[in-house]
Amino acid sequence: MENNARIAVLLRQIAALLEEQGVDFKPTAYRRAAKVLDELKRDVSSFKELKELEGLPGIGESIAKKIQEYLKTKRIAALDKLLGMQGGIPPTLMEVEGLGPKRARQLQMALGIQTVADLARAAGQGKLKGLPGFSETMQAKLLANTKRVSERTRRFPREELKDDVATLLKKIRSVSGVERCEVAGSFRREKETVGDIDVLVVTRSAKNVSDAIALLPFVRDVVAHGDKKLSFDLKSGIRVDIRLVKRDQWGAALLYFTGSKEHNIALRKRAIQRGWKLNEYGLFEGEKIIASREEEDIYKALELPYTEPRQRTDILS
Ligand code: 8DG
Ligand code: CA
Ligand code: CA
Repeated sequence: MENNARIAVLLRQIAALLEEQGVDFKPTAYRRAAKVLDELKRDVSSFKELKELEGLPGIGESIAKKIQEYLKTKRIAALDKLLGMQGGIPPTLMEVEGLGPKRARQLQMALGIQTVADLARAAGQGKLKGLPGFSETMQAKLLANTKRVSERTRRFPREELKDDVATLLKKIRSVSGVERCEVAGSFRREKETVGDIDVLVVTRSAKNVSDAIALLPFVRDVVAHGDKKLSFDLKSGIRVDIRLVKRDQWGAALLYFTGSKEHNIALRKRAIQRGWKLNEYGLFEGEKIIASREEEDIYKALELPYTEPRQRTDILS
Protein backbone atom coordinates (compact mmCIF):
# COMPACT_ATOMS: atom_id res chain seq x y z
CA MET A 1 0.00 0.00 0.00
CA GLU A 2 3.05 2.15 -0.35
CA ASN A 3 1.58 3.79 -3.45
CA ASN A 4 -1.64 4.69 -1.66
CA ALA A 5 0.18 6.46 1.17
CA ARG A 6 2.57 8.23 -1.19
CA ILE A 7 -0.16 9.48 -3.52
CA ALA A 8 -2.24 10.59 -0.55
CA VAL A 9 0.67 12.77 0.61
CA LEU A 10 0.99 14.30 -2.85
CA LEU A 11 -2.75 14.96 -3.14
CA ARG A 12 -2.66 16.72 0.23
CA GLN A 13 0.22 18.84 -1.04
CA ILE A 14 -1.85 19.81 -4.06
CA ALA A 15 -4.71 20.68 -1.70
CA ALA A 16 -2.46 22.85 0.45
CA LEU A 17 -0.97 24.67 -2.53
CA LEU A 18 -4.38 25.30 -4.11
CA GLU A 19 -5.62 26.58 -0.79
CA GLU A 20 -2.68 28.98 -0.64
CA GLN A 21 -3.81 30.31 -4.00
CA GLY A 22 -7.32 30.81 -2.68
CA VAL A 23 -8.93 28.17 -4.91
CA ASP A 24 -12.39 27.07 -3.74
CA PHE A 25 -13.71 23.49 -3.37
CA LYS A 26 -10.79 21.71 -5.04
CA PRO A 27 -8.66 21.51 -1.88
CA THR A 28 -11.48 19.72 -0.10
CA ALA A 29 -11.86 17.30 -3.01
CA TYR A 30 -8.13 16.47 -2.98
CA ARG A 31 -8.15 15.91 0.78
CA ARG A 32 -11.16 13.67 0.56
CA ALA A 33 -9.49 11.60 -2.16
CA ALA A 34 -6.32 11.39 -0.03
CA LYS A 35 -8.33 10.01 2.86
CA VAL A 36 -9.98 7.45 0.62
CA LEU A 37 -6.57 6.28 -0.57
CA ASP A 38 -5.24 6.07 2.98
CA GLU A 39 -8.13 3.86 3.99
CA LEU A 40 -8.18 1.74 0.87
CA LYS A 41 -7.60 -1.96 1.54
CA ARG A 42 -5.71 -2.69 -1.70
CA ASP A 43 -2.89 -0.98 -3.54
CA VAL A 44 -4.05 1.44 -6.25
CA SER A 45 -1.65 -0.16 -8.70
CA SER A 46 -4.00 -3.15 -8.77
CA PHE A 47 -6.66 -1.01 -10.42
CA LYS A 48 -5.94 -1.51 -14.09
CA GLU A 49 -8.60 0.71 -15.64
CA LEU A 50 -9.25 4.39 -15.18
CA LYS A 51 -12.94 3.54 -14.80
CA GLU A 52 -12.14 1.26 -11.85
CA LEU A 53 -10.38 4.10 -10.04
CA GLU A 54 -13.23 6.44 -10.80
CA GLY A 55 -15.50 3.92 -9.13
CA LEU A 56 -13.93 4.76 -5.78
CA PRO A 57 -15.77 7.29 -3.63
CA GLY A 58 -14.34 10.80 -3.91
CA ILE A 59 -12.23 10.03 -6.95
CA GLY A 60 -13.29 11.65 -10.19
CA GLU A 61 -11.65 11.57 -13.57
CA SER A 62 -9.10 14.30 -12.87
CA ILE A 63 -7.76 12.69 -9.68
CA ALA A 64 -7.92 9.18 -11.19
CA LYS A 65 -5.71 10.43 -14.03
CA LYS A 66 -3.25 11.87 -11.55
CA ILE A 67 -3.09 8.54 -9.75
CA GLN A 68 -2.36 6.77 -13.02
CA GLU A 69 0.21 9.38 -13.91
CA TYR A 70 1.98 8.79 -10.61
CA LEU A 71 1.95 5.01 -11.06
CA LYS A 72 3.50 5.42 -14.49
CA THR A 73 5.99 8.24 -13.90
CA LYS A 74 6.32 8.60 -10.10
CA ARG A 75 5.37 12.25 -10.55
CA ILE A 76 2.30 14.41 -10.80
CA ALA A 77 2.94 17.21 -13.29
CA ALA A 78 0.18 19.38 -11.84
CA LEU A 79 1.92 19.28 -8.46
CA ASP A 80 5.30 20.06 -10.00
CA LYS A 81 3.73 23.02 -11.70
CA LEU A 82 2.20 24.28 -8.46
CA LEU A 83 5.61 23.99 -6.83
CA GLY A 84 7.16 25.95 -9.68
CA MET A 85 9.50 23.12 -10.46
CA GLN A 86 11.10 21.87 -13.62
CA GLY A 87 11.43 18.11 -13.87
CA GLY A 88 10.57 17.80 -10.23
CA ILE A 89 13.58 19.74 -8.99
CA PRO A 90 13.44 23.30 -7.77
CA PRO A 91 16.05 24.93 -10.01
CA THR A 92 17.82 27.04 -7.45
CA LEU A 93 18.20 24.21 -4.92
CA MET A 94 20.08 22.13 -7.46
CA GLU A 95 22.74 24.79 -7.62
CA VAL A 96 23.80 24.04 -4.06
CA GLU A 97 26.90 21.87 -4.13
CA GLY A 98 26.48 18.46 -2.52
CA LEU A 99 22.75 18.36 -3.12
CA GLY A 100 21.60 15.87 -5.76
CA PRO A 101 18.06 15.53 -7.10
CA LYS A 102 17.29 12.78 -4.61
CA ARG A 103 18.22 14.75 -1.55
CA ALA A 104 16.68 17.92 -2.97
CA ARG A 105 13.44 16.05 -3.39
CA GLN A 106 13.71 14.52 0.08
CA LEU A 107 14.15 17.99 1.62
CA GLN A 108 11.29 19.33 -0.37
CA MET A 109 8.96 16.52 0.72
CA ALA A 110 10.01 16.35 4.35
CA LEU A 111 10.48 20.04 5.12
CA GLY A 112 8.87 21.88 2.22
CA ILE A 113 12.25 23.30 1.22
CA GLN A 114 12.09 24.78 -2.26
CA THR A 115 14.63 27.54 -2.52
CA VAL A 116 18.21 28.08 -1.48
CA ALA A 117 16.93 30.55 1.09
CA ASP A 118 14.59 27.87 2.54
CA LEU A 119 17.51 25.47 2.72
CA ALA A 120 19.78 27.99 4.42
CA ARG A 121 17.09 28.75 6.98
CA ALA A 122 16.32 25.08 7.73
CA ALA A 123 20.00 24.15 7.97
CA GLY A 124 20.65 27.14 10.20
CA GLN A 125 17.86 26.00 12.52
CA GLY A 126 19.29 22.48 12.63
CA LYS A 127 16.29 20.88 10.96
CA LEU A 128 18.20 18.72 8.47
CA LYS A 129 20.26 16.58 10.79
CA GLY A 130 17.31 14.50 11.99
CA LEU A 131 16.39 13.35 8.47
CA PRO A 132 17.45 9.94 7.19
CA GLY A 133 20.84 10.26 5.51
CA PHE A 134 21.62 13.74 6.81
CA SER A 135 24.40 14.05 9.37
CA GLU A 136 25.27 17.14 11.33
CA THR A 137 28.44 17.55 9.24
CA MET A 138 26.42 17.43 6.04
CA GLN A 139 24.02 19.99 7.44
CA ALA A 140 26.91 22.35 8.15
CA LYS A 141 28.38 21.74 4.70
CA LEU A 142 25.09 22.41 2.95
CA LEU A 143 24.61 25.57 4.97
CA ALA A 144 28.05 26.78 3.85
CA ASN A 145 27.33 25.80 0.25
CA THR A 146 24.07 27.72 0.14
CA LYS A 147 26.18 30.81 0.58
CA ARG A 148 28.32 29.87 -2.40
CA VAL A 149 25.75 29.32 -5.06
CA SER A 150 27.64 31.93 -7.06
CA GLU A 151 29.17 29.47 -9.52
CA ARG A 152 25.75 29.01 -10.97
CA THR A 153 25.45 27.96 -14.58
CA ARG A 154 21.91 29.07 -15.08
CA ARG A 155 21.44 32.03 -17.40
CA PHE A 156 18.40 34.27 -17.75
CA PRO A 157 16.89 35.68 -20.94
CA ARG A 158 17.57 39.44 -20.93
CA GLU A 159 13.94 40.14 -21.78
CA GLU A 160 12.80 38.55 -18.52
CA LEU A 161 15.12 40.75 -16.48
CA LYS A 162 14.23 44.15 -17.90
CA ASP A 163 11.67 44.97 -15.23
CA ASP A 164 13.92 43.75 -12.43
CA VAL A 165 16.77 45.90 -13.69
CA ALA A 166 14.57 48.97 -14.09
CA THR A 167 13.28 48.61 -10.52
CA LEU A 168 16.75 47.94 -9.21
CA LEU A 169 18.21 51.09 -10.77
CA LYS A 170 15.28 53.22 -9.69
CA LYS A 171 15.47 52.08 -6.08
CA ILE A 172 19.24 52.32 -5.85
CA ARG A 173 19.23 55.81 -7.38
CA SER A 174 16.81 56.91 -4.67
CA VAL A 175 19.16 55.80 -1.88
CA SER A 176 20.65 58.81 -0.17
CA GLY A 177 24.31 59.30 -1.12
CA VAL A 178 24.05 57.62 -4.54
CA GLU A 179 25.34 60.01 -7.21
CA ARG A 180 25.24 57.74 -10.24
CA CYS A 181 24.04 54.23 -10.92
CA GLU A 182 24.06 52.19 -14.12
CA VAL A 183 23.79 48.59 -15.14
CA ALA A 184 26.98 47.13 -16.67
CA GLY A 185 28.02 43.60 -17.74
CA SER A 186 26.30 41.51 -20.35
CA PHE A 187 22.97 43.20 -19.64
CA ARG A 188 24.38 46.52 -20.80
CA ARG A 189 25.96 44.81 -23.81
CA GLU A 190 22.44 43.59 -24.66
CA LYS A 191 23.35 39.93 -24.75
CA GLU A 192 20.39 37.63 -25.28
CA THR A 193 21.06 35.85 -21.97
CA VAL A 194 22.59 37.17 -18.80
CA GLY A 195 24.45 35.25 -16.08
CA ASP A 196 24.23 37.93 -13.43
CA ILE A 197 23.32 41.59 -13.22
CA ASP A 198 26.28 43.92 -12.69
CA VAL A 199 25.52 47.35 -11.31
CA LEU A 200 27.89 50.25 -10.83
CA VAL A 201 27.27 52.90 -8.18
CA VAL A 202 29.10 56.17 -7.52
CA THR A 203 29.05 57.41 -3.95
CA ARG A 204 31.21 59.15 -1.41
CA SER A 205 29.75 57.15 1.47
CA ALA A 206 30.17 53.59 0.24
CA LYS A 207 29.55 51.91 3.59
CA ASN A 208 26.22 53.67 4.24
CA VAL A 209 25.02 53.16 0.68
CA SER A 210 25.98 49.47 0.68
CA ASP A 211 24.11 48.96 3.97
CA ALA A 212 21.05 50.82 2.66
CA ILE A 213 20.91 48.82 -0.58
CA ALA A 214 21.19 45.56 1.35
CA LEU A 215 18.00 46.54 3.18
CA LEU A 216 15.92 47.16 0.04
CA PRO A 217 12.85 44.88 -0.11
CA PHE A 218 13.76 42.98 -3.29
CA VAL A 219 17.06 41.83 -1.79
CA ARG A 220 17.25 38.31 -0.56
CA ASP A 221 20.21 36.13 0.34
CA VAL A 222 23.01 38.64 0.65
CA VAL A 223 26.18 36.73 -0.26
CA ALA A 224 28.83 39.43 -0.03
CA HIS A 225 28.54 42.70 1.81
CA GLY A 226 31.36 45.20 1.88
CA ASP A 227 31.99 48.83 1.01
CA LYS A 228 33.45 48.07 -2.44
CA LYS A 229 31.11 45.29 -3.45
CA LEU A 230 27.68 43.99 -2.54
CA SER A 231 26.21 40.77 -3.93
CA PHE A 232 22.75 39.38 -3.44
CA ASP A 233 20.06 37.33 -5.12
CA LEU A 234 16.74 38.68 -6.26
CA LYS A 235 13.52 36.76 -5.73
CA SER A 236 13.78 35.42 -9.28
CA GLY A 237 17.06 33.76 -8.23
CA ILE A 238 19.39 35.91 -10.30
CA ARG A 239 22.53 37.22 -8.70
CA VAL A 240 23.19 40.95 -8.55
CA ASP A 241 26.77 42.23 -8.27
CA ILE A 242 27.04 45.83 -7.16
CA ARG A 243 30.34 47.70 -7.30
CA LEU A 244 30.71 50.95 -5.39
CA VAL A 245 33.25 53.38 -6.81
CA LYS A 246 34.40 56.98 -6.48
CA ARG A 247 33.21 59.67 -8.84
CA ASP A 248 36.56 60.05 -10.64
CA GLN A 249 36.69 56.37 -11.36
CA TRP A 250 33.30 56.09 -13.04
CA GLY A 251 34.37 55.84 -16.68
CA ALA A 252 37.14 53.32 -16.08
CA ALA A 253 34.97 51.19 -13.82
CA LEU A 254 31.97 51.28 -16.15
CA LEU A 255 34.19 50.33 -19.07
CA TYR A 256 35.78 47.49 -17.12
CA PHE A 257 32.57 46.03 -15.68
CA THR A 258 30.67 46.35 -18.92
CA GLY A 259 33.17 44.12 -20.67
CA SER A 260 33.25 42.03 -22.60
CA LYS A 261 36.28 40.47 -21.05
CA GLU A 262 37.73 40.17 -24.58
CA HIS A 263 37.08 43.85 -25.24
CA ASN A 264 38.88 44.74 -22.01
CA ILE A 265 41.86 42.63 -23.00
CA ALA A 266 42.02 44.30 -26.42
CA LEU A 267 41.87 47.77 -24.84
CA ARG A 268 44.51 46.82 -22.30
CA LYS A 269 46.82 45.66 -25.08
CA ARG A 270 46.38 48.94 -26.91
CA ALA A 271 47.21 50.83 -23.72
CA ILE A 272 50.33 48.73 -23.21
CA GLN A 273 51.44 49.45 -26.79
CA ARG A 274 51.50 53.11 -25.81
CA GLY A 275 53.39 52.37 -22.64
CA TRP A 276 50.29 52.87 -20.52
CA LYS A 277 48.28 50.75 -18.13
CA LEU A 278 44.48 50.31 -18.13
CA ASN A 279 42.47 48.88 -15.24
CA GLU A 280 39.15 49.48 -13.51
CA TYR A 281 40.60 52.60 -11.83
CA GLY A 282 41.78 54.38 -14.93
CA LEU A 283 44.24 54.72 -17.79
CA PHE A 284 47.69 55.49 -16.39
CA GLU A 285 51.11 56.51 -17.53
CA GLY A 286 53.18 55.36 -14.60
CA GLU A 287 51.45 56.94 -11.62
CA LYS A 288 49.95 59.74 -13.69
CA ILE A 289 46.29 59.37 -14.60
CA ILE A 290 45.48 60.00 -18.25
CA ALA A 291 41.75 59.28 -18.30
CA SER A 292 39.14 57.73 -15.99
CA ARG A 293 36.11 59.97 -15.52
CA GLU A 294 34.00 58.92 -18.51
CA GLU A 295 34.21 56.01 -20.92
CA GLU A 296 34.49 58.49 -23.78
CA ASP A 297 37.67 59.95 -22.24
CA ILE A 298 39.36 56.57 -22.28
CA TYR A 299 38.40 55.70 -25.87
CA LYS A 300 39.56 59.16 -26.91
CA ALA A 301 42.91 58.83 -25.16
CA LEU A 302 43.40 55.48 -26.88
CA GLU A 303 42.46 57.14 -30.21
CA LEU A 304 39.41 54.99 -30.68
CA PRO A 305 35.83 55.99 -31.50
CA TYR A 306 33.36 55.51 -28.66
CA THR A 307 32.10 51.95 -28.91
CA GLU A 308 28.48 51.12 -28.09
CA PRO A 309 28.27 48.43 -25.37
CA ARG A 310 26.63 46.00 -27.76
CA GLN A 311 29.70 46.24 -30.06
CA ARG A 312 32.31 45.64 -27.38
CA THR A 313 34.10 42.57 -28.66
CA ASP A 314 37.75 41.63 -29.10
CA ILE A 315 37.87 43.62 -32.33
CA LEU A 316 38.49 47.33 -31.84
CA SER A 317 37.04 49.71 -34.39
P1 8DG B 1 27.50 37.15 -17.71
O1 8DG B 1 27.34 37.70 -16.34
O2 8DG B 1 26.27 37.26 -18.54
O3 8DG B 1 28.02 35.76 -17.71
O4 8DG B 1 28.61 38.00 -18.49
P2 8DG B 1 29.34 39.33 -18.05
O5 8DG B 1 28.41 40.28 -17.43
O6 8DG B 1 30.10 39.82 -19.24
O7 8DG B 1 30.44 38.80 -17.03
P3 8DG B 1 30.66 38.98 -15.47
O8 8DG B 1 31.38 37.77 -14.99
O9 8DG B 1 29.42 39.35 -14.75
O10 8DG B 1 31.73 40.16 -15.36
C1 8DG B 1 31.37 41.50 -15.64
C2 8DG B 1 32.49 42.16 -16.38
O11 8DG B 1 33.68 42.23 -15.63
C3 8DG B 1 32.89 41.44 -17.64
O12 8DG B 1 32.01 41.71 -18.69
C4 8DG B 1 34.25 42.01 -17.89
C5 8DG B 1 34.80 42.27 -16.51
N1 8DG B 1 35.85 41.27 -16.25
C6 8DG B 1 37.08 41.26 -16.88
N2 8DG B 1 37.83 40.24 -16.41
C7 8DG B 1 37.07 39.56 -15.52
C8 8DG B 1 37.31 38.39 -14.77
O13 8DG B 1 38.37 37.78 -14.81
N3 8DG B 1 36.28 37.96 -13.97
C9 8DG B 1 35.11 38.63 -13.94
N4 8DG B 1 34.13 38.15 -13.14
N5 8DG B 1 34.88 39.74 -14.64
C10 8DG B 1 35.84 40.21 -15.43
O14 8DG B 1 37.41 42.10 -17.71
CA1 CA C 1 27.18 39.81 -15.51
CA1 CA D 1 29.14 39.67 -12.36
